[in-house]
Amino acid sequence: MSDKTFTMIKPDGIANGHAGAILDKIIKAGFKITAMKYLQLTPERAGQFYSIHKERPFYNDLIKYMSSGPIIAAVLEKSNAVEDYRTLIGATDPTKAAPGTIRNLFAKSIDANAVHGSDSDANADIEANFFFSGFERF
Ligand code: IDP
Ligand code: MG
Repeated sequence: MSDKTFTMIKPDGIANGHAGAILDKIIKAGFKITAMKYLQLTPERAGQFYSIHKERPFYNDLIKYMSSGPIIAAVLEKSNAVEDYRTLIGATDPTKAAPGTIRNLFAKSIDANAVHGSDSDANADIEANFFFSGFERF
């Protein structure tokens, strides 16, 4: 069990004005932000990030969407971080996300679903290293 996870506030979360509220929920849930940046992914970088989904039918739309506007990327620290953060964000499809979860409160659809959260300790490491150098982590 690791103490780290990786998140993005996706383009819809930023565009709809929810960045502050989402960060507030993250901090109030006990996560410490150990790295954070505001950036826009190129389609190439978004494609690399989501390469595990290459064979899925929604891959091209996902790449287009994730590179359509700025995002906030962050590394979060807490005991049981990966699992606790998946609980805080709720199901991929916001219509199935539990009441009070970030996706339930702030997401509009299964593709524009407000936030990303790592699905395993191994992927949390890979994803954090994809965005941040050692000099950008605290
Ligand atoms: P997750 O973000 O809850 O881990 P994944 O299955 O890893 O969900 O999918 C990655 C992202 O791809 C989702 O967050 C969502 O933006 C998008 N996605 C997943 N399933 C679908 C779908 O059926 N249609 C369109 N987009 C999807
Ligand atoms: Mg996933």
